[in-house]
Amino acid sequence: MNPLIITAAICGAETTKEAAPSLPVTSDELAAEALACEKAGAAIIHLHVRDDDGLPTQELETFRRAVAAMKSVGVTAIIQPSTGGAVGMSAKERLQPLSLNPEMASLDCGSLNFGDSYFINDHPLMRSFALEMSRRGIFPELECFEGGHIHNALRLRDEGLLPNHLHFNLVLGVPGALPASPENLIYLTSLLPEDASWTLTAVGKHQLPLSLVAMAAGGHVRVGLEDNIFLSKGILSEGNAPFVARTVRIAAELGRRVAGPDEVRQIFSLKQEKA
Ligand code: KMH
Ligand code: ZN
Repeated sequence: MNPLIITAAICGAETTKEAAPSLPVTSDELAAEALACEKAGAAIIHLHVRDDDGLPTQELETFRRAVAAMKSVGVTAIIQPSTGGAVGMSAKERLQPLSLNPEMASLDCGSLNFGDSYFINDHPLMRSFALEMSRRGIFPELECFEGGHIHNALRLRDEGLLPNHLHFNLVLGVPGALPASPENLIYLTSLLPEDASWTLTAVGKHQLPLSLVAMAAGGHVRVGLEDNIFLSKGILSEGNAPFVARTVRIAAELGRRVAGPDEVRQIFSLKQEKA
């Protein structure tokens, strides 16, 4: 089977320190956590950052500090800043981390209800984000929370705004959007182009069981405190690395070798980072 790519979503925009005391929020905490996840087997770090009050921000300097801290402790994993940010942020705010010319970034492919709020990604916004990533040679991870989002991504491809290889992140179980179930995962994968690759992100208690389905089906997986804070019912995880370590153990049982960051750079044909 193809090697497994594990993404660690170590912070997110919605998880709070109150709910998950081990949540990394400062740049030093994010760096230590990214390194622990890489050592456990993660090839990609999906990155959100927080301000001094622990609130989500897309501020460029905060991203710059977090990325520098990660590099200074020896992180070699692919750092994938979010351009989703948090609900209610403007497109201009959300785009800021692209100025760091990361190897990858998330590209949200449609609007959805998001908890009690809504997350807006209309086509002009998606087009401008894709164009900026294309201009900078940043490989987009196509975040799809609904079936229509995959069609939106293919429209961006038809407009010439995406790279040859398409990599999707199928996100299931956000309250307000497509629920996390094997049927919905199979439905979403049925909409993908044959040569595309995909990662499964399942929210909350669905993270573990649906990750098994994804791994068995040849997909990749994302784990971490952005999406789920409990290792098992009522047991809070001590950070992100235990989720990664468990995924590696399951992958071994399934006969899936885990891909390292450089192998993923080759699979996705990532450009060399610019300073
Ligand atoms: N926090 C969500 C509203 C992404 O990182 O691109 C958006 C999100 C997706 O987390
Ligand atoms: Zn995110």
